[in-house]
Amino acid sequence: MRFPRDFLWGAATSSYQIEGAVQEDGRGPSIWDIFCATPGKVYGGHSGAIACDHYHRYAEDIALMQSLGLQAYRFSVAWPRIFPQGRGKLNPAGLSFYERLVDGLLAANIAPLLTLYHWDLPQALQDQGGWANRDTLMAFADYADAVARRLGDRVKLWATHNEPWCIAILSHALGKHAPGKTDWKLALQVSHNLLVSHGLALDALRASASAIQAGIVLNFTWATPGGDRQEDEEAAQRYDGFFNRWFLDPLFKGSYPQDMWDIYGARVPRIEADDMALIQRPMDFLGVNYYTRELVRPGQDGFSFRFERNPKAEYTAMNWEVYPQGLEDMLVRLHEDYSAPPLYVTENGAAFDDVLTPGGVRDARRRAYLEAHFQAAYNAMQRGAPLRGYFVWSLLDNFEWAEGYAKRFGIVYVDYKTQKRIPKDSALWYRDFIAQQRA
Ligand code: IFM
Repeated sequence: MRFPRDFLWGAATSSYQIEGAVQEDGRGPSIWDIFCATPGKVYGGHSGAIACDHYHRYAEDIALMQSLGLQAYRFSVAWPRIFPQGRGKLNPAGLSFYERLVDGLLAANIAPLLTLYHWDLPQALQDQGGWANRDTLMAFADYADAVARRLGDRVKLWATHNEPWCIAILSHALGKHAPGKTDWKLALQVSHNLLVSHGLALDALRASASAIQAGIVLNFTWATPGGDRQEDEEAAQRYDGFFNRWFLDPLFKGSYPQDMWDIYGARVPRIEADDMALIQRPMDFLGVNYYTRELVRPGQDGFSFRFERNPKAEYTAMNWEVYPQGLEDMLVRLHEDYSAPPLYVTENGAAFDDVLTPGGVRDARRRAYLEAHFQAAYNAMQRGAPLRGYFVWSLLDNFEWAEGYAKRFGIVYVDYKTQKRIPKDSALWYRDFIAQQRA
């Protein structure tokens, strides 16, 4: 496995999952502060109030990245730090934090990839309807503009949204994430509004910072029929439409997939003039988050799904099948079926039940997971996929949303009592792997 010399090896995090300091320097509340405070929503009543205390320890964390030889770092900006009320009065202290972070990264020779929205919507905007309200789309473009004006001369890689599927479906139809809604019509309108806001933000970014590369980050799940009946085949197709094509087709083909449009029926979103042109704005790259596949069977109602377990496969602590072939096939498919722009794997990694021992964290399974997925990415490149970089999820153990701190995705262990960072064996292996690739 010899990747190209200019291939970027990095790690990823997001603001609410690591920063803590939720009431500091003028940050306004986000929907996740409120969701975490709602009984029964998050495992153990956990919250991101302290998390990895990265807001105060960012310099130490940059030094940690440098010690691992990372060439790139993907992080997100907390919108409520920049505009505590979502729009209107800008909070300079919020921007200054990200400026210090970016300058520190650049001084350490680590390329930043900045994500504008990784789920921490200002609560003030949610109070006015959140992503279902078209005014939020304009507020997002203004926020993009403000961040780009300050950091556009230094940050080259910009992503608008992280995982619209999670923002729309997981959070507005399945109710698992903030704001915890369970309304399919609302969720599909949100999915559409997010894509429109992505187009508006791309325009704003490009107007304020001409030399940047901008794109979006989508999450993909490979769908395989869970049996050999015709209806299993159809269910897998439908799952692929529900998870992958619903976002890919509008972005790259300019229309929603017809099969899903028919299935969603009265729940389909309202589309306004110019929306599809905005959604289809050319992108400089596409970010690919990949973790697993599903073995899909139809549910009782022709709309929902059932999932089979693969008795031969390994599963992570999230109960996700380890299936590297899905990454290879997805990257190739993006290239062949969607003529995708340059690709980055913007997230890939695994949670396991790590144990801290006096000798460190022996996470051989995470190392094997990563190695197998690097190989899959390499194979995809041999098959033509224009892959330019890879960000392991995650740099640090962190707040895993509804799972709280119960799931550890980091290549670096975080002892939450002391905030000590302890590189796991997988981090040391990754360090050596990067060094070999650069040799
Ligand atoms: O922790 C999340 C991240 O915020 C988005 N992608 C998936 C990760 C693991 O669940």
